[in-house]
Amino acid sequence: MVDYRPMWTDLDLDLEKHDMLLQAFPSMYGSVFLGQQNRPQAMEYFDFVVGEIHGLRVKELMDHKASGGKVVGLYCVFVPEDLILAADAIPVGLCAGAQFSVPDAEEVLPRNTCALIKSSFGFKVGRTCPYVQASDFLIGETTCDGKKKMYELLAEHHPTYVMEVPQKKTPLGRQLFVEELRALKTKLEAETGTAVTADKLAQATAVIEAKRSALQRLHRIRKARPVPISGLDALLVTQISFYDDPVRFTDKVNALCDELETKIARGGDVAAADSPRVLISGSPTAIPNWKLHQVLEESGAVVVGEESCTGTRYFNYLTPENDGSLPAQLAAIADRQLETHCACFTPNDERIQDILALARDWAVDGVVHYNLQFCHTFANEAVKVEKALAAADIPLLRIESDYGDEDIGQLRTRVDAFLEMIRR
Ligand code: BJ8
Repeated sequence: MVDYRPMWTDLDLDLEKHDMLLQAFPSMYGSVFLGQQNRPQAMEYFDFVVGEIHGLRVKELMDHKASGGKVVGLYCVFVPEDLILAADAIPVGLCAGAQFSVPDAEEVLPRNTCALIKSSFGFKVGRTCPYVQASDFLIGETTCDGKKKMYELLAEHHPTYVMEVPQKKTPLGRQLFVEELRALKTKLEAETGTAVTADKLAQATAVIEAKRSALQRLHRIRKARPVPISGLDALLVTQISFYDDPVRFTDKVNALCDELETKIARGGDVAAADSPRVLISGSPTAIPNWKLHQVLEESGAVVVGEESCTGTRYFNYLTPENDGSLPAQLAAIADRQLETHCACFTPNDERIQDILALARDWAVDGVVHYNLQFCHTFANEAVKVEKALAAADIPLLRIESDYGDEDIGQLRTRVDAFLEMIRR
């Protein structure tokens, strides 16, 4: 067993607090994931990655830094990973889904802030996340107001660069975003000392697209009835995509898909053919936020998709064809990123269309709209989602929650009633 404590000490983690976090994690993970029936064998790799969540992968980042490379932390899928890779830096997603760090954040931030913002901020101020500590700098973005203001405070603790994301997908908004990508490229080149050339960017985009394509393949597999993988496991794979090595991760996801396709051919499943099929739509569920999936699947449903930034909004889009020059690639990356229909945009009707298409193509019996408490963008947009689903005669359950366990009983009751209604 490798002793990572010297590395954590070098990273200036609060070791006492960090020990508490790591002690709680294995039993929490075990109770959510390891008791599932008929798990694919290829999930062993993802179990291993989670088991080493603050160990081996962090060591890889530190080795990269020791050889002169940089590590860059991100909080939104709007920040293009390929641009960072092209500067020979490693991107890591830092959006956090743990209640553990929320109390540290609440010493600074208002309590009525969304849990994702508090958890992410708390990991920095509490010095309990080795990925934040390993990041040479952080990239924030102007999406929702809570995040924007949090980044100003985060910058007091860690070097932080904020890129602007437009609020409207108009030609002017696109132009602004292309300019922002250029500015980000300049920033990355200055930080890493590496020029982002057309060739390097094309190679990096190919790496990221292979990863997205593998996740799309896994997503398509979940159309099968009965479904060969639980929603919990599929979500876990997407969550891991934000911090694992992209090439190794892609191989492992494709191996998982091979196994699942064989399983489908043999008629294997994890859920009964008549289990209610549910699509979750709304706020992202960052690792280790598994609460809603767990409640739904323990109640007998199977989650077959996530219209979320820990789901289709992250991996569904590939870069449009372009002439390969640097300006053309940056414009194409802007177009790809702007396909992400986050509720921070106005209008954002494409998201409604995405939800309807997913509900139809994945043959779902109902949609659960998941809203992190105090996330006003998704909460307000849920009104339109509700109308559209009612018009299409698709049952909807609206859930608002945070990372705590206090509401789990109430959640179960509401989910049970919803599933009962669907079954009838
Ligand atoms: S592109 S969804 S990853 S911003 S849940 S912090 S919106 S108050 S996470 Fe997001 Fe990028 Fe959009 Fe996706 Fe604010 Fe809402 Fe919290 Fe949110």
